[in-house]
Amino acid sequence: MKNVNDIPKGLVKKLKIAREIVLNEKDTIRLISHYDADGICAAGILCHTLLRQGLKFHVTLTRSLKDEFVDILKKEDYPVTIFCDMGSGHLDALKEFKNKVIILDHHTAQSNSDEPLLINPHFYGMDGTYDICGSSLAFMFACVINEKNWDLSALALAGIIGDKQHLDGLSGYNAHLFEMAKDKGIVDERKMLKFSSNLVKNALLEDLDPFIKGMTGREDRILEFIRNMKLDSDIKFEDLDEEQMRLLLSAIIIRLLAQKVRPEIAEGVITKKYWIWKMNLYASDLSNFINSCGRMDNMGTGLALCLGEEMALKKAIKLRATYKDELRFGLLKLEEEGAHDMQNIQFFYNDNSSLAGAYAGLGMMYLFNSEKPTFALSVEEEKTKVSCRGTKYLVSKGLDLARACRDSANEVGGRGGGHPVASGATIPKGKEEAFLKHVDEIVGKQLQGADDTPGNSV
Ligand SMILES: [Mn+2]
Repeated sequence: MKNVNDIPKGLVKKLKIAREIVLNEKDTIRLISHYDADGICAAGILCHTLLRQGLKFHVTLTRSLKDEFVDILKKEDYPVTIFCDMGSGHLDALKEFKNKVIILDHHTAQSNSDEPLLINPHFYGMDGTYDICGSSLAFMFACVINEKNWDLSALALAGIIGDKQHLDGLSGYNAHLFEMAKDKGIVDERKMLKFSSNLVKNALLEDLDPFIKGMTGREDRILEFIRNMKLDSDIKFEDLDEEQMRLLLSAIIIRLLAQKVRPEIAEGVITKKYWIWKMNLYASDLSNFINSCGRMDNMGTGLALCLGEEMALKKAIKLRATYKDELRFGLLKLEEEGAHDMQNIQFFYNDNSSLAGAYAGLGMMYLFNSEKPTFALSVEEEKTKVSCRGTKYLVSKGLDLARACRDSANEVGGRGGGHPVASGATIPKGKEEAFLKHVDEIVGKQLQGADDTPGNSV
């Protein structure tokens, strides 16, 4: 996509219909969005947009569209409800709403719809897994409402990073969004180390991506490693000369390759970061702060951060530290225990379903077999939640976790869906084994290229 005129006509037409609905509304507009970084950034973009138009809104961030929650929303008395970063998998339920419903979503959908007004780039030849996310779609809508909303592209970038759409470089609409934002002086691109701490010791101790087996989270091993590199224990990355930096990075990459991390991920220690001039921070840090707020049950703080509240940043910094501590504790445990192996997938159980996606993603990249999609199961009081992650490499080989989750969950009386590379499901308690068996079979067929079920291309 070279410029905004390349946005598919059908998509623009739908966005314009939504624009008319929103701009003609005098009453409070209902806004529902997802609680992850992408969903919160998308909500932030829409809140700014509505505020600038002088429109009233009531926003709720939620983990999922459970039946009970949809029932409550259905009974509410708002003229317009906008679902953001979610809703594609709930068309039947949302059809029953009496008010006007707009869905801005990039997750895979089985069918398109005008009522409710489903705005999903998948149906217009755009890849919702890598080229456009919930926040970049919300941003596209913000610009259709008013071209002056370009500054909100910074929030969209944080959302893109939250959904990990930037890992192999920005593509599609996301790339266009960044180029325009750079031209307008909103953001800048810098080649950087992936670590968020400048102190080498702290980076290795606290940063979990990359996770270096036998070292991350262990102070004694880190100090030994730094000593062996003939460096001062309190050295900062910025103090290293070129040769020292080269040696340190090679040592880290070699360790990652030795633990069988995929080469492109190991080399990702050096990465591109996007500096947001107005906020004075990197989009990746903003994304991490917002993600931590959501995962630590403080999504309101994440949204306040998007809306520019100063106190929110202070609170988010604390939440991020707590989140990282919790995640590190869980990853060290997973490093020790490993995952259960099946023929085509691997899985593990964990207690905190809010962190399960992060465990599955980091576990697959750094701890387990990087050739097998990884499933995290959290058994709760009535239901079991499933989060799973693959890699872009496996998706290029035919993996589609959205379909595998949806079909396997359906088989056991649950519900699932998402993206080919990252997906989830909720299944009845006690059906874990049956679910995993279905998934293992489906993933096996997908990776052998034998999966020719109709609808595979959606
Ligand atoms: Mn998303």
